[in-house]
Amino acid sequence: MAYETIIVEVEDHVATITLNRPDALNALNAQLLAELSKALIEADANDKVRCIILTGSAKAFAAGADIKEMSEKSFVEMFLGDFFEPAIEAVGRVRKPVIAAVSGYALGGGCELAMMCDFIIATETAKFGQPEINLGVIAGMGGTQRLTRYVGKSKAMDMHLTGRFMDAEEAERSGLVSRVVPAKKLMEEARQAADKIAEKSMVATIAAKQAVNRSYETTLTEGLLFERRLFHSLFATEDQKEGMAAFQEKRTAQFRDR
Ligand code: CO8
Repeated sequence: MAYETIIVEVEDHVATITLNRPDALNALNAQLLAELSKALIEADANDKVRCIILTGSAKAFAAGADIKEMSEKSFVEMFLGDFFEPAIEAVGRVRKPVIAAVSGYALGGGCELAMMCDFIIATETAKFGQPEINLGVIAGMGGTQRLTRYVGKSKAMDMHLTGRFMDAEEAERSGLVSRVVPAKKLMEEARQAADKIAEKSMVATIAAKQAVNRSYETTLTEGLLFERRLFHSLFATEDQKEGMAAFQEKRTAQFRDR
């Protein structure tokens, strides 16, 4: 399908989805969110794809939900339209790893979209923020919940109540992003991470993703049990035999997702 607000490229085992509304700093409008949902679901279903990179432009990952599109809407239109829901659901439904490669602004819904991904690689120029308070609203795509889990209550409150931006250095220090790289190295670094992920057993990869995500949803005891059961179940795979044999034979494992 031809998209108008995103660019999708599949190269080897990696699908890269680039948000592409440069005139609006990649603001998330209904069309972009619908296209993004579709592209994510397609990439997840594509057997060739083993990792997905979500990125924007050098100036903006995404400057938030589209304020111009939203500004005149009523409560009922927002409530019934719920045009953010499919994208939120789509990111949550993707079983393969999704890396957010963030340069420039990741604000409001843009910050929330990045946080929905599995991890964030940012450039030194990245700026994260939840400035919705300046518009007389609050975050609506998970910002109050996810940012708090990433960086703790004090910093999350500070961000949501003052609307201030966090630079890349603070974001890395606070645990919001996993790595900070020079601007021109962003896609190279994201691609290297995606290639590393693509080499692994897909069964173990999805199990790891599910187990980490479970830590947000359950008690420690239940989470530990979930992890242990997944760990045990991986001994039913050929990939576990191959991975452990390769280690002992001092060679690179050849995983076959079995
Ligand atoms: N929506 C629509 N258009 C935008 C947005 C946006 N979020 N951000 C920037 N643009 C547009 C500008 O209007 C401008 O367009 P034009 O040239 O036609 O005037 C163009 O992008 C370039 O922007 P600026 O000229 O403002 O560029 P600057 O470099 O001067 O400033 C900033 C960059 C600081 C990023 C600035 O644009 C800004 O503050 N943007 C808004 C950031 C913001 O408030 N984001 C939060 C939006 S609300 C939200 O995300 C809620 C999500 C939850 C929804 C859940 C529903 C269930």
